[in-house]
Amino acid sequence: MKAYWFDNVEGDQRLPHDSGRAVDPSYLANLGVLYHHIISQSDVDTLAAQRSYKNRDEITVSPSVMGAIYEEKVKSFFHEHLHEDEEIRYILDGAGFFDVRSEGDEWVRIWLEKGDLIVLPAGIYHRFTTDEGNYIKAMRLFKEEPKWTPLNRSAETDANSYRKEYLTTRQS
Ligand code: KMT
Ligand code: NI
Repeated sequence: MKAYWFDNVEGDQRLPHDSGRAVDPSYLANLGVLYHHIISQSDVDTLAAQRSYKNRDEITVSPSVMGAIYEEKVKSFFHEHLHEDEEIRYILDGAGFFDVRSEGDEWVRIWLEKGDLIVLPAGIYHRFTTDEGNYIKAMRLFKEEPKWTPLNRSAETDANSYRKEYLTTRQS
């Protein structure tokens, strides 16, 4: 795991876009973003049970598995969105970037590789991309199926009750 401020320079989303300014885990925790490095699947199961997760799946994002739709998929994961429930991503292989919005609406880029696990709170704006390796295998854990749907950022999601709740929680 490596977290830093996104450089906002135009160019391929899969490039590092590292501004050179690091972000530490305590700052992420203030945003409600939790990070763990987990070696054994049973520790993931324990965490998921503690947080009342009911559903999970595995996804491989790569041209060899997705074929022609890979580029399209990678673009769609990069649309800024939120969910009305918490989401966990556990990286099984490969690597990729999760970008999350700071309280000042700047992007913090989080590079995750095998064994890294991230918890994104409900209501946080975020997006995902593979890196230059073009390969990630991840377990996606979610609490309730309907609330897992990505809601792309708009005036409507800005007014969403889960979004408002997220912002209120961060202030306290
Ligand atoms: C997300 O939340 O954008 C995703 O699940 C992307 C695929 S998980 C590596
Ligand atoms: Ni998401």
